Amino acid sequence: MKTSMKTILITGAAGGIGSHLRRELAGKYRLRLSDRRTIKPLATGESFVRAELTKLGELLRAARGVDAVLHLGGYSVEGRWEDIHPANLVGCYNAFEAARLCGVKRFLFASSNHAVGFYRRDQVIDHRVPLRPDSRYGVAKAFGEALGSLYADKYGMQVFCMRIGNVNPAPLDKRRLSIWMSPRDMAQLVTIGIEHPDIRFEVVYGVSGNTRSWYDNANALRLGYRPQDDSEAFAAEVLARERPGNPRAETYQGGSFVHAESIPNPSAPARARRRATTKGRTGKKAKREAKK
Ligand code: 15L
Repeated sequence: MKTSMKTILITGAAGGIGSHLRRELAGKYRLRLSDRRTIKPLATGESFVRAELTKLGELLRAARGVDAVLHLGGYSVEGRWEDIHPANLVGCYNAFEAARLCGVKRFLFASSNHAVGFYRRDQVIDHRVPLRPDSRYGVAKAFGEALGSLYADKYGMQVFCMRIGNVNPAPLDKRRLSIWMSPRDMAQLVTIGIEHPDIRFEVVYGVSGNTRSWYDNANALRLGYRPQDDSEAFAAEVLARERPGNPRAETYQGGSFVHAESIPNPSAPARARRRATTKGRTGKKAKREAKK
């Protein structure tokens, strides 16, 4: 018997947001999970297709027959161009291409607060502000949004870009009080991205209804988003353990991404480039920190 439950391809499903969404969306959609890492065990309603984002053929296999693509995959913090470029530019392009070639109209793109991280913390920004990426990672997210606009205009795809803050059961620090998103609010926004009948190209902020928000999330509200959570409930506890940080990071919404530096001089000898990268605290260590 054919059921009307939609099948959603989630790329990068082994990551943090993917894991939250698997729990939150269970029973609502059939989830086709894809990642370069094996995901197991699988729950009822889940299947797994291994795919490298740099290999279009593998993504085509993953995207065949689905109702929507939720593209979470990629390098998830600031990093070296050699890492960002294949995962977040080539990979993002391949994800859009796979959807287009498989005739999947609905595409949800996990953009990031870092696409606009160079706005100051004393500003409130909406979905129409010019992009101000704070890192190569942020530039890659801006690229993904631009691709989304192209695929909407040129191929009639329905593209929903979520500038996600930080998805976690609780906010981690002072900055995250302004950009926090609870897993259930994330699931609500994703559901709108999948179900709303009127999506052409939309940009929304992936944040809860935080009292300290830096965003005017009017576009998400217009589309029906009603966040259930507010980081303020955690504020006293978070602020009590907060220590002063880098002044530049504290000026801008993107926090440490605005000074995370791993741009080694490309013409310098390889050893110097490696040193600069370590100094810039990118790679595994920084990744662990940013995800804390
Ligand atoms: C992001 O976009 C990253 O993917 C995540 O790892 C966090 O660093 C988050 O932003 C953040 O700004 O907290």
